[in-house]
This record gives sequence, structure tokens and C-alpha cells, in this order.
Amino acid sequence: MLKRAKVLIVDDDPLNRLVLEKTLQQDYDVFCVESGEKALTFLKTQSVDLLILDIVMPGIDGYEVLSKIKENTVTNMLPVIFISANSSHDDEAKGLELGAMDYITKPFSAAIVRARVRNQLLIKQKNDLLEMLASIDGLTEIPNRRYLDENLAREWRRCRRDQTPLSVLLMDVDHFKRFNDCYGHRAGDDCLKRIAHALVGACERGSDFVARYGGEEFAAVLPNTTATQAVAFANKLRHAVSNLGIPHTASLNSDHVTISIGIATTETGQVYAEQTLLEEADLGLYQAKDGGRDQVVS
Ligand code: GH3
Ligand code: MG
Ligand code: MG
Ligand code: MG
Repeated sequence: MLKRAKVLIVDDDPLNRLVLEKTLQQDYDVFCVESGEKALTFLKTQSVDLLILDIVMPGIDGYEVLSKIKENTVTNMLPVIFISANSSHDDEAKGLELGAMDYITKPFSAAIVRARVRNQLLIKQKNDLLEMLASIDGLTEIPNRRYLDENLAREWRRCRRDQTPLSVLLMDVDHFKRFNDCYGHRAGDDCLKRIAHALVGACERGSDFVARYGGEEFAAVLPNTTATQAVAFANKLRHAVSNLGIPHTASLNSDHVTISIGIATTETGQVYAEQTLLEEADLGLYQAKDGGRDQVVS
């Protein structure tokens, strides 16, 4: 495992917590809390790779904690191992049916806990890798349309909830068909890779992201960014591509490769669907093309 996995132990019994912590702390970053409420609060602010969850606890019990975890889109993929003194088949079946990945009965063997934790973390690691691969565009190796759609929806909900502006940029390479015709499709592919790299490299804020929207089109999602800020950022991206200086003698607007950009922003109080944002950005893009290309329209 490349980085140390994080494991959260939830158990009301201090001795159990201590023993479990001792069992796992050599291999993992271990956190302990003593109630279901504290576990849910913990997960609101920190992400972990695995949860070891007691069932019988005062307040909300382990079953309820698991249900809450499954309801939340941020945590529903988090693997949970129940650890309980309830050792009947019915208890175990209930835990597994609720979505726990494994069920360990108390008193437990440290070696078995270690092995089962390791197995779950290996599965988690593979799932994370698959998830990552499914979100990456094969040619440019930047986030793909699937990633864009999922994360734009999430950012849109967040900005609506927090009453902050959200800006979306749609970018399209100018006269790219002519580029392919002039330099060949392989050179076209290389050009797209360099543009993608330049766009991603120009993002400074961790919350901003660029994705390949399709073909020779890219999108940028800029949370907490006003229309004015988005224009400045779009021009930065436009320059980043222009400054690559990729020759394009067949272009009708420049001697090197350029992009046009359309912008849409949700200003506070306005109601927008996230797809409407993309449509509006597309209108801006159309105007940028119409206005002579290599420009930004908001
Ligand atoms: P405009 O300035 O109006 O955008 O002109 P354009 O030629 O860029 O627009 P158009 O949509 O007509 O052409 C887009 C071209 O992008 C056509 C297509 O072959 C090319 N293209 C799309 N995806 C890829 C790709 O993955 N690799 C390569 N090499 N070319 C691609
Ligand atoms: Mg208990
Ligand atoms: Mg296009
Ligand atoms: Mg184009």
C-alpha cells in the first residue's frame, strides 16, 4: 500500500478500542471514537479508508451508523467491518445485508482482525484505482466527461447551498479540423495532449478542475468564482495555450494554435440547473467563434 491507510474504530468499550488500536496501529493510521454520533461527525470532516464498527452502543447503534453512511453519497463507498459480541447467524446476516463488507465476532483474534482489515483495504485500493481510471480520458490523461458531469453536479449543489457563485468555462480549439488536415491526426492528438496539460497546469486553486469535454473541447469548473474572476482566469487559460506556440499555418485566425472560450456563472440568488450552465457557456463559445476566435465571451 503506497500511502498509509486510515482506519476509524468505533466502539463504546475503551478496552476494545485500545486492543483494536494496538492491533492495527503498526500498519495503519488509526483513529478511535466511542459513539455512533462521534463517528458520523468525524466522517463529516475527515475521510478514512475503512471503518471498524461496534454494533451495540448507547445512542445510535452500529446498524444505524451504517445506514447513515450508506445514505450519504460522500461515504456510501466506505467499507465497513462490523465487530460485535452478537454472534448469532441472524445478527451476522443482518449486518452483511445492510452492506457491511465483513463481520467479526468478539472475542476476536488479533491475527484475524489484521488479515480481514488487510483484505478489505486491498479491495478498496483496487476499487479506488478503477474509479480513477474510469474518470480519466485515455488520450490526454486529464479528467473525462464522466468526471466532469459528476463533479459539476456536486459543485453546483454545494454552491447553491453555500450561496457562492460557480463559473463554468467551455473551450474549443480553433480550426482544429484544418490542423488535422494539415499536420495529420497523430499530430492532432499530440496537440490535444499539450493543450490539456497546459490547461491543467494553469489551475492554481485546488477546487478548480479542467476536463476533456469531448473531441477538441475542454471544460473548466471554477467553484466560488465570480463572472469577473472567471473572465480573468479564462484569459489566463487562453494565453497558456497560445504561449505553447504550436504552429498552425492552416488556421484562419492565427499562425499558431489558439482556443475560444465561453463562460457561464451562477450569481447568488439565480436559479440554474448545472446543464443550463454548460448550455450558456456554449452560447458564449459560439459568440467567441463568431467574433473571430482566440477570445473569451461571458
Ligand atoms: P472551430 O474553430 O469552429 O472550432 O473549427 P474546428 O475545425 O475546430 O471545428 P470542428 O468541430 O469542425 O472540428 C473539430 C475537429 O476536431 C474535427 C475532429 O476530427 C477533430 N478531433 C476531435 N477529436 C479529436 C481527437 O481526439 N484527435 C484528433 N487528432 N482530432 C480530433
Ligand atoms: Mg458495544
Ligand atoms: Mg468543436
Ligand atoms: Mg474547434
